Amino acid sequence: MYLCIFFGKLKTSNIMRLLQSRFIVLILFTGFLSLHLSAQEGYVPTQENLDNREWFQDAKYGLFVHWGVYSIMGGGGDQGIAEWIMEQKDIPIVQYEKLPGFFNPTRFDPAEWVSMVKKAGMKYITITSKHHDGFAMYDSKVSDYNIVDATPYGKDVIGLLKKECDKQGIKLFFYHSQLDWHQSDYFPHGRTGNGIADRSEAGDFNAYIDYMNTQLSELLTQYGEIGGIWFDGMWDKPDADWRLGETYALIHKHQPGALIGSNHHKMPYPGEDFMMFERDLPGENSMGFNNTGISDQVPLEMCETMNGSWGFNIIDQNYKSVEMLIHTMVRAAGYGANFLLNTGPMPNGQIQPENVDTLMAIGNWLETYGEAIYGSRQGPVKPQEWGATTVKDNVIYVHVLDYKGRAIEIKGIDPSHLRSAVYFDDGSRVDVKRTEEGIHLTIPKKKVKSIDTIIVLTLK
Ligand code: FHN
Repeated sequence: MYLCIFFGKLKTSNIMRLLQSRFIVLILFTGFLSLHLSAQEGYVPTQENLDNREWFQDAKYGLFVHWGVYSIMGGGGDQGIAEWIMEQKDIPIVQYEKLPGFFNPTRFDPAEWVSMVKKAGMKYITITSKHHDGFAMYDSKVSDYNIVDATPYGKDVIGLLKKECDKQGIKLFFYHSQLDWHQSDYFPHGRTGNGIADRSEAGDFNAYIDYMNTQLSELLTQYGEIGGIWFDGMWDKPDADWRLGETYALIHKHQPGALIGSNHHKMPYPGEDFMMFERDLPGENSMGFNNTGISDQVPLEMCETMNGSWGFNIIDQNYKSVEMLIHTMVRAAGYGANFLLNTGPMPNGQIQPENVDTLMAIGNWLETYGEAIYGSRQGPVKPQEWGATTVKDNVIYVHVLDYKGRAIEIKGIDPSHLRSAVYFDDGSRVDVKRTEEGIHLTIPKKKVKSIDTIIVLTLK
């Protein structure tokens, strides 16, 4: 009857059609609403947060650290397994819980780590405070499953590292896994960890979120000012109510300047301050899971491994060359994105020597060419096969990474606005030709550098 009053003289079939379409709209609307209400709706970043976003974009280069008790297993002799070993080998919780008992990184020297980071030309570190195995690498009061209470080492490596970072002027971010194969309230289980035989068969997911938020509060209150939180793992339970709004508000309440990012492979939700791309240049989606485009609202970052593993893998020798990594960093900068390069420290607390060598070589390159990277933003031409462009004030840096002998086309530059075009290395003039749409640059063979031939275009 109510329907008849509401819809007046409409025929029943029309009413049904209308209802169906309204129902669909309603479903779409509530879906949209719940997605948004689940993040920090109405979030307005503070001035401090905005300043930190600028700092972040200027910094351009950081070290990603995947370190946990899994490093003891070194991947168990399999390529591609490291921090996922609990899942990939279906190790029962009760057995995996023995690992902390063997974790004693007596060679961990935070001063050495941070000076290495500085020599490498990196400006920040993002370290795993907790990975998917649920083990806290810091002093947590809400669970004994942490480095202080459960290992013979007994020291808070995160706290020690933070002290050293403060001393040497390096910002520290925390990678924090939302996915947890260990905690019993992480239930219902998600897409992963289903072969771990003794995971709980009941639990209260809300209690898990409370637990996670308490651990995050510890991270935000025990160590002074941090760079931000790098979330990962929501993809394990994409339909769950993660109460993101509450978590993000909590983080911004404790530290309004802290930058939040999440590796959910979606466009940033309200409350997130940067967007990341895993092993991928922004928008290129070569991995197949970063398919949502590029945000123009928040800073960008891409992360990459030095071999094929995030955590320590004893047999993985597939090291990327220094040239390849510099090229990725330059192309990332060409998209305006930071480059977060990963290392998986060994169980004794040292960084793999092969990784140190690579980092030092990149640091050397940056000592000379860092001017064209640090503080820059995305240049006028999007990265191309030949290279990328970065920009700083009235200077455009053209990074020629792979010169095939053909002229490099820079569209949108009026040659009459050009004060000079010179090679970064020796300041000599570059051959510039006017075209209909901009300029052409040609490089004689003898000027081509093996890694990056940088041309500096100064505008009037
Ligand atoms: O599963 C993790 C993986 O172990 C690692 O932490 C990377 C880093 O981006 N993220 C996840 C996969 O998306």
